[in-house]
Amino acid sequence: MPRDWSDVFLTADGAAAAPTPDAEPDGRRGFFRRLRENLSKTRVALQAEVQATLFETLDEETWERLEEALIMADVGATTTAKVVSQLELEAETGKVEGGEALTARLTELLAELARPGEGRIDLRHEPTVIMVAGVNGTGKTTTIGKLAWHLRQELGRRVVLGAADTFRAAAVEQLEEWSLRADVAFVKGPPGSDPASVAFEAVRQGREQGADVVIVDTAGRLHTQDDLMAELAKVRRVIGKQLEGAPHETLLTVDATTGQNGLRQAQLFSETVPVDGIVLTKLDGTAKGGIALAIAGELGIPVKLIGIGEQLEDLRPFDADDFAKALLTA
Ligand SMILES: Nc1nc2c(ncn2[C@@H]2O[C@H](COP(=O)(O)OP(=O)(O)OP(=O)(O)O)[C@@H](O)[C@H]2O)c(=O)[nH]1
Ligand SMILES: [Mg+2]
Repeated sequence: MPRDWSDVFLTADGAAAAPTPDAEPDGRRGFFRRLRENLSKTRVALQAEVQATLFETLDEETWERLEEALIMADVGATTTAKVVSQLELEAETGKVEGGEALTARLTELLAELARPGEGRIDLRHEPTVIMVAGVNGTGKTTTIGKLAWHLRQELGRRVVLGAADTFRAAAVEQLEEWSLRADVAFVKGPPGSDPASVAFEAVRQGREQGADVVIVDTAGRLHTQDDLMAELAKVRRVIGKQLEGAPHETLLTVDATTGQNGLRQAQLFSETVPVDGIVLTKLDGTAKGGIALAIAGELGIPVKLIGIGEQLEDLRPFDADDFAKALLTA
């Protein structure tokens, strides 16, 4: 499971994945501190309950309260039930005692569930095409800007952004601004262009320029809007006509503040377009951070990246162990 940027991207020349020395000024320890801070709302909500269970004898009520606390943090009913029954079993058979051992084991169990796959993004294609989809306002464009910046900054990759959200002129401008901030190339179509044709053109130009990664932005849509979902499938198909096998990675942005609704979105989107990974955004502003564990545990789609703020550097690889620890440790 990825821990650093150097682990999240799979590259042909492994060495190239090593971050540049000044890319992570605060290092891993600093990041963990920030993750904990950013998850503080979720943690505070969870901890009051978890702590209460720690200093009491473990009985029926303990498990019920723990279950409630996890469900409140949006860990999801199925995931919660799995974790708590496992913990209960281990407690009964004397494998785990209360107190800190219990928190430690709970952290481990949550992390295991949150790790459905490798969680990497394969950058070995020439170029690698990443398509970003999701419900309106979930953070697609912002994530693309941050991702482009990290790819350039950490890996020295040449990146092209394709403005296939042609629905609003402002959306094209917003992506263009991110391309300037991240210092990467940008492709747009004439006003009112067909999204698929812009995506096609972005990939074409990416190939022509010898880019390493092309990232395609798409308009926000609800999973219930059949025509727009069909359009998304078309964008995907047309990208594949320009470059066989592309897009190589379809990332779905899910706004963590929407809790269980996000889980449903992810499920329904993945029925129309194959979703390779989730970017869980806005984790900095929610007490529902447990949704990361629910999505991974219940849908089997790996959460690959998390958004923890609005700035360029506020995108991180998702690390199940760190995440579970940051959620539970005081
Ligand atoms: N706090 C916080 N805000 C975020 C994060 N990611 C995105 N945002 C904010 O969420 C808002 C919507 O982000 P966009 O990137 O425009 O979302 P989008 O999915 O492209 O939206 P549409 O193109 O309209 O569908 C902006 O105000 C972003 O700054 C995050 O990780 N944390
Ligand atoms: Mg957008």
